[in-house]
Amino acid sequence: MLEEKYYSVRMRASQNGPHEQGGKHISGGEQISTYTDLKSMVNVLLEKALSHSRGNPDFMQIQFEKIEEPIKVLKPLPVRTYEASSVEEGQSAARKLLEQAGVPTESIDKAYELITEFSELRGAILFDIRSGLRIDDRNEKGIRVSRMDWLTANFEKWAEHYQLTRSQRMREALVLAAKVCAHPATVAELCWSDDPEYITGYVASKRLGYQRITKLKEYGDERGCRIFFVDGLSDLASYIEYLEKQPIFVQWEEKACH
Ligand code: WAQ
Ligand code: MG
Ligand code: MG
Repeated sequence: MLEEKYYSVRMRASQNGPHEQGGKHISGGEQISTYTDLKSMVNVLLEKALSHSRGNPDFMQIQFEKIEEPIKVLKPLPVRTYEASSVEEGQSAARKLLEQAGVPTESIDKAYELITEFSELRGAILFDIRSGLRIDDRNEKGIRVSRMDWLTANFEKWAEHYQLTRSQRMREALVLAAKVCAHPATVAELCWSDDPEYITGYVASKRLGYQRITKLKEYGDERGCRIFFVDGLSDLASYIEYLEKQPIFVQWEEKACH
């Protein structure tokens, strides 16, 4: 399977001009495709942005490029869902999970200040738990993790086995979390959507897995969050290079799990 040639396909869409000219982020997406599937992959990304709850885009860019590097295979993180009855309860569960993952309380507090300041990013914030500072220099852009995917047939087998909904959104989030958490410098990830109708988010880490929390914001709220808590980052550039460039496939092996 991995002998085949693969292509990284990326999309970004915004409203009131391109992102770099201050446009509002509407939608983004990144997938890995075979040559044969390129047409349908591009179409999936096109559809995603054209019918988005954040609004209609007036700028969109879709590009593909051949992947030259070998594609690394990662197992999906184990999934657990915490049913929160309010945003307060959900957010307090998220903080507890971050602490369990090894993020100091002061870092969590500081990170939440950043979330308020940067809730309109199209990428993620890198937060160093040693210095208690945001360490990427991407400002309102953030770091966009790319070159990752989970083949549909394998994802669907996995979802059926664990009796989880086969949602494209969850697949994308699981793929991103698996890639981010696989890096030794990542301590934890905190995420919720910037889509107004989607209020479930998660905390992920190598040890805790993918911990979904059903209520992390109110319906209608367009402020999202994606923070990677990192520790022991001697080489920021190579960490960012990993997030943006290392090709990853998530793949579930039924036998290995039981
Ligand atoms: N790389 C870095 N940051 C990203 C990426 C990426 N590839 N994709 C999204 N983000 C950031 C960006 O700032 C978005 O505003 C924010 O995350 C939210 O993105 O039920 O749907 O795609 O288990 O809106 C999680 C729960 C859903 C799924 C998360 O996020 C479930 C979601 P969205
Ligand atoms: Mg997304
Ligand atoms: Mg979104």
